[in-house]
Amino acid sequence: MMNSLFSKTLLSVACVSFGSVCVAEKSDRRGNPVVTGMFTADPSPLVYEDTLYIYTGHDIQNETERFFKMHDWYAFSTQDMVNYEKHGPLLSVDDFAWAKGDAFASHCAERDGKFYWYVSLRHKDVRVNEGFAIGVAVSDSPTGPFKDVVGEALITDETPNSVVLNIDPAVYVDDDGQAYLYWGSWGEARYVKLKENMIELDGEVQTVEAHNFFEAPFIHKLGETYYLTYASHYPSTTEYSTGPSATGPWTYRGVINDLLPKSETNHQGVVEFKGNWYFIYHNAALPGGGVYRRSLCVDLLEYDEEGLIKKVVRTDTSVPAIE
Ligand code: FUB
Repeated sequence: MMNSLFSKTLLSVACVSFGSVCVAEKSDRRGNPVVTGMFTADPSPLVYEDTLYIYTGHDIQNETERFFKMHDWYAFSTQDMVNYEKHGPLLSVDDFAWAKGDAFASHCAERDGKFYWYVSLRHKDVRVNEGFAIGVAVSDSPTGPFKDVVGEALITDETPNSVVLNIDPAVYVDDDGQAYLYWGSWGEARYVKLKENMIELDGEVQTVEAHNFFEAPFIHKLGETYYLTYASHYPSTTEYSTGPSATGPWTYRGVINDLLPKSETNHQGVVEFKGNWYFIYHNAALPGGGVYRRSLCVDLLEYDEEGLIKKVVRTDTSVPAIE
């Protein structure tokens, strides 16, 4: 594991080469994207103790090819929302013996001091539709080491009622202890209960009915209301629905993040950390950025008096430091 401090007040000009682009390892600017030394995509947040961890994929595609090139996943941690520490790569395709490539979106959840990192990637043997599958790696620490203790995928193209593109896992552990695994793309969302051990399915795969859903489901809760945010259409906006339970029924509430310049995807996570709510997403704003070369961003997420999410105001400055 490699650790390096991403202090955005530093003036370092060290460069790392990814394909044909050379981007600064550390930036002289504060703000979005919050990681500038590499391309980072599909962020998902996790708060543990006094730290916010943001787990990301890693875009390494060059500027001319037309598909995602992704082999591994990282985490970035912060206590103050300004200084981020890089961890990783913490997990890669090679850590899953049953997989052959395409390290797509992921989500790490904590339960009873263990960390369960759900990932989507291409299965090497099972292909009925697009061949994507969802697996889980487990660790005693939010920064690993993570291990595929199951040794096989939880969801594949052969899972009854799975979708054509089994990507974008997100896990929510409800107040009663029941954990749910959500996923989906190309307009089809699914969920299935997880057993208490977090590594086995508990029952049948259920269909999620959410208006304008395209991909990237993510659940959070405020008060008694459950919020299901997701990418809509393609190229994607971020839209959301609310419901009285983790399984809906879902009432459509509208757009919270508009289309992104240069990024066709819009993949979000929502988290409360030290009294503030944050919208975690990617854009393509780094020099050399693009559809397959995305970057982690953080902005504030706010609610109105009725608990509805206000449209996200994307900034170049990111969010204020937490003292
Ligand atoms: O990064 C690859 C795929 O692009 C993700 O799985 C989707 O959510 C979209 O962001």
